[in-house]
Amino acid sequence: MSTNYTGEQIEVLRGLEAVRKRPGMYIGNTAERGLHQLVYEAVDNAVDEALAGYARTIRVVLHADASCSVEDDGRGIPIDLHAEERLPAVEVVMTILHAGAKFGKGGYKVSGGLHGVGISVVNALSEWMVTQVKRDGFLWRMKFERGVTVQKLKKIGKTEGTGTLQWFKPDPEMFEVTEFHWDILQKRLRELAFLNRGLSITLRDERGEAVRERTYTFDGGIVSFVEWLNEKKDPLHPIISTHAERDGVDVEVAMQYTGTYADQIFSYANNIGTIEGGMHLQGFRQAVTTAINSYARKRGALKEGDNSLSTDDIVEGLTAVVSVKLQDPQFEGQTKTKLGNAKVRSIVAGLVSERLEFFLEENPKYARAIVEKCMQAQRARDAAKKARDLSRRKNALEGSGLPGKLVDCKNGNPGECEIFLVEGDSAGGTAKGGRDPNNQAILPLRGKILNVEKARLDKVLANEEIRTMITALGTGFGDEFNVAKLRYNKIIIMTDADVDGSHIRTLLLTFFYRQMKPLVEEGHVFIAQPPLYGIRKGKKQWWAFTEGELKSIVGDDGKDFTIQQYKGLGEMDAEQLAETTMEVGNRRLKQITVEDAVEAEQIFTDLMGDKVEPRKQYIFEYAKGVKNLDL
Ligand code: 0RA
Repeated sequence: MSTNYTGEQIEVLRGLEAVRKRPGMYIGNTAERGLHQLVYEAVDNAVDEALAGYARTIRVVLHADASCSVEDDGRGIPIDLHAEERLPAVEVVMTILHAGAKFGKGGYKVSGGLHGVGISVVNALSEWMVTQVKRDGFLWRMKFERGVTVQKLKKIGKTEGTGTLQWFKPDPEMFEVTEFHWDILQKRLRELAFLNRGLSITLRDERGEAVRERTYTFDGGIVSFVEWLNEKKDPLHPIISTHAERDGVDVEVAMQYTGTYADQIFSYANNIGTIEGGMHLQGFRQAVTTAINSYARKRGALKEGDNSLSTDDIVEGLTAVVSVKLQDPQFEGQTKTKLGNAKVRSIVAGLVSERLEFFLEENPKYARAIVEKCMQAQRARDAAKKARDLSRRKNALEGSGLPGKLVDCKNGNPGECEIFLVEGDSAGGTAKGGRDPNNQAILPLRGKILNVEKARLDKVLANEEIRTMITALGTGFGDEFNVAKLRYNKIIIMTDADVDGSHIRTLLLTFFYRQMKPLVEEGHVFIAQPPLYGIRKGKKQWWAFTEGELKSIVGDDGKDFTIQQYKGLGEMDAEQLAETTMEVGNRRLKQITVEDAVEAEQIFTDLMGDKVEPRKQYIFEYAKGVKNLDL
């Protein structure tokens, strides 16, 4: 390069030097996140060209030499001379910080706090970068190294079509890691394809032995997004959607209730995930709450004097995508992912009310299902609150507050203590006899009261036994749950190996998962594994926990063995129960994972639901012993 820099060139070098000096200022960090940000920056430019109505396909390729290319079929970055800078426009875009903003006025540019730093930042942080433009029948090319032009713009041949190719290799001097991850990129590219209906985005990985390639294109846009999110759930109605532009704000909403309890609401502004929410999300929540309440009142589901459904009740089981696009998004909050434009709230609220009110009026059957779902959520929340108030009052009356049924242990250090939740008073008595009184506590739960089939979770909370258990654990539950107050490090569910025992276990796991989630997440919940068989031969005694173990002990003929099958805990004496199921060293515990709890919740839903078939199926499966847990 010539050393006779012009004033403009010095400016350029200063600008890119700043990027290389403090990359974090421009792309967040120089770890995995920042590395992928480079791809997003290039892709966002191409998406802008698609939003402007020109590009239809975007192709992202991960090359074997650790470089990445992003190609679109838009108009191609202009190549004509930029009057002010006396450089081709494409060179200005590639080498001058924030120059991109001078172009492409109008439209909804992706320009959040996260992206939109300008492709020149990608250039500055790349060991090399090649830009190719197809325009007016010719292919143009230029090359840069660490942001500095090393090959001026040059016509390299004739071509058909139009478009832009951005090909760059992240500079290992700038990044702690330089390997792109398929999973990270495909997640974002799929999301962009959902958010921009009809846009085709391909991700191709040429780095490994086998080339991997996926193309995402969704004619349904965010309706397809909701469909995909709810793929494995039970939807209560067809997806409700709306799309309109008002006062310069393009609004798209798609929503669908399912039989689940959590809500899944994703909001976006200019294709950026607004994790912290903002005005569009507020408008959506407000409109859905108002529309469903007013429908429920009008139809008499909510009577005079009944409390209105809260937003928390309304969003239970709701999957929704709210996507807005606007000229001048204001991103606020800790991570700049909260949309601040106040006018967006009323625009979104207006459109959603209109659409939802119409849907409810037109579809009384679905409307009833939705209202009923929200009212169930309300009942559960009310019951939970009552139960909480009640147990608080009781605690105040009873001093220490520990329930009388609890057989507590002596050790005051929760880290060393365990509590056995035992099905039935008689098994409770046996367990009391077999425990180590130093660190093992026993709480008998009466099985019959906890008939899962009839008990919704709200009823479960009204149940004395469950409240006793909550008091014994010491943590509180629901919104007030505090794992730091847990009185026992291990909570061990010990039930019979029959249908009732399985019901109680399912109910307890579901309860823990819904109301005391960290207990499950932090691995405090266990299931005791009593043996299925006791085997004797002369003075020798064995225990078998599976059919397989039984076989390996008694062999094929089993002569001279006395085999006793244990159906309930009560069939063992205290010593046997201790030896097989309670004593550290001999016992086998199954630690409950979140996956186990999710499965229990699914079973719980089947069991208490209106459908008879899943319930029958479950009991049938159980009877076959299919539900035998891993050891
Ligand atoms: C400004 C003006 C024009 C095209 C673009 C920007 C453009 C930028 C990028 C970045 C990646 N792909 C892109 N495609 C297009 C075109 C102006 C005109 O042709 O009149």
